[in-house]
Amino acid sequence: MKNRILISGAVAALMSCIGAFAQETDLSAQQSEIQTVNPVPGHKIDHKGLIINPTPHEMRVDWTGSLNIGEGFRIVDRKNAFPDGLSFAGKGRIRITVDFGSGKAARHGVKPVSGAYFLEAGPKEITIIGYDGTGAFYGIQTLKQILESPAARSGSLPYIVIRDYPDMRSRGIVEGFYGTPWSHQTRLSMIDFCGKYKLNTYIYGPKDDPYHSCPGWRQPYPEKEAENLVQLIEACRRNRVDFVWAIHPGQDIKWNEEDYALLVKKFGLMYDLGVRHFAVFFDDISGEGTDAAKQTGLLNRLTEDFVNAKGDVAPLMVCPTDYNKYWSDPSENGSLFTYGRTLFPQIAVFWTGDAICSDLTPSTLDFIGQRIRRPAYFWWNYPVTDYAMQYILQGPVYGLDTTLTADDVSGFVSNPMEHGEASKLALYSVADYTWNIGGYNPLDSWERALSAAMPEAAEAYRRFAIHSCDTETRYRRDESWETRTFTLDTWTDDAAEALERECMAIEQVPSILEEKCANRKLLAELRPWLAELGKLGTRCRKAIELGRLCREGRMDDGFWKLYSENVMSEEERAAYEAHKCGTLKLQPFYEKMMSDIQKVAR
Ligand code: LTM
Repeated sequence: MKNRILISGAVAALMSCIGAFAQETDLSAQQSEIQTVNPVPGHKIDHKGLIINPTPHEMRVDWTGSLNIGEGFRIVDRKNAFPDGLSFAGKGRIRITVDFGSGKAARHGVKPVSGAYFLEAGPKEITIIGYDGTGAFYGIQTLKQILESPAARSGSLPYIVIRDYPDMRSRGIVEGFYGTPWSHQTRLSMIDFCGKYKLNTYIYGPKDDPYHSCPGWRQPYPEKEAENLVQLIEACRRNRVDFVWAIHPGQDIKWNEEDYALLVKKFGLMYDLGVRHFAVFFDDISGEGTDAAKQTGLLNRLTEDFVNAKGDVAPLMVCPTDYNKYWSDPSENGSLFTYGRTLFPQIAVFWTGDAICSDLTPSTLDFIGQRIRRPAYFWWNYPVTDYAMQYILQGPVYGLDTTLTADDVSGFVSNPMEHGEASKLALYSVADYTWNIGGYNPLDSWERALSAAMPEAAEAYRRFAIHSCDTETRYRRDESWETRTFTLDTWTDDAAEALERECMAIEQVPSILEEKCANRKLLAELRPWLAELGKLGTRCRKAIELGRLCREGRMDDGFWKLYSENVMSEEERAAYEAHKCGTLKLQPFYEKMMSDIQKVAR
């Protein structure tokens, strides 16, 4: 509870200057008691050049067959539902038939869930049958990925039969971080990304959007912002993504008729822009807004007066103030039990796990499920870095239980970084996990994500990413797991040479990415960290050189000149502190080697 008071006090003090929150609040409160670094599970798989994300549930490939795709495609869109969805098709010889509907889907063995599909690439034609329109759309996304796969580069395809479906009904992104909200262009690109990788939920809730949070939640969006929201909703429609608009009124809401009317009015304005999915966030607040009974009362009343009255609005979603175990009162008198007793059952309740940033586990779902009397909707605070802006999280997505089913959790959204392009690495795997939970392989998914994000320089990007994973405190992530470090005491020539080679490769990474990375927005986001990683590679390499000379007893004036050149200046330290990488192994290696050498000299 102490941490909660810390953050709540800061919120109260800062609500008068919205926008400054992320910079000035003590977000060190956002931690769990356990700070372990679990190793990355999984292994790399040989996909034989056939790369599909998310991983299909059932895929049979006959490598002896061969469909000559050089003959080009023509589309038979039975329901005329995809006018722009198959731009690669023209008047070629290979027919691609796209259709959907429960009867036809059943005859093709498709699971009766929204988004499920059948795809067959046979000797002469390709067939896609969706359970519904979304399923057919997903079949098309799979086909596009097949055709972009290395296996298709030879001009022919093996025969393929896929039967596929999503495990989680609701999967996606919550733009729910503090700091600079994503730009309109980033959001549009993110929504296309969702469509491509079969994520179906985009929750709009940037803490520093004044019309989402206090006190501006009562105001309508200005014309330009409203126009942009309409475009986002349209982009979501094209990509089969639910656009969820969230409001964050808790810090200054008055539980009176006036504020209730203002809230309904704002919902009405958002409805007029095209919003059909709404969420109410009561996270990170203090004061009267935290009253759980009032919160559930509001949600129930909104359901009756707004959701039911409109008729075409989805059930509401809510983030309680006690949204993680570390903060919550577990007792019968606690707010979570109040939620369970009073909140209408159709309303989804967000939960971030045992702490603010934490793993998705059966035990945390049991804890919350028993209290709120429904499966929680998991809000995963990864790869968000608003509590630790000095990092850019590029590591594998893991810590998500692979035995769960849709009955255990009602949905899953990831809260990303304000660096939208760099977040896509993790989101690729979030799409993979939420679609095919049992088949999820963290390391393999990460390897594929790296190649998908930067095929032109995947190896260099990987080298950057593997050293840019951990947060040092809070939500610990494994990092540099292929790198073996050592000390003066444990020195072996083999280990020194291997690390030296790695350092030299690291030093090349910034220039390789500058030259080759086609996604210049991604490069711009990575650039400050790339620069720091390059410098880190250099100082580690020099530390090895110094260690070698030291071991050989060659500590003359030249040695000490080299040594002092390799001591970080205050400016260098400040630059590193602002954009940290290699914190788990490389920087500690450098620090220890330099200090051990000094001890030897004494
Ligand atoms: O996690 C929730 C529900 N709320 C906030 C987020 O807005 C924030 O991005 C994350 C990470 O700092 N922590 C929160 O408490």
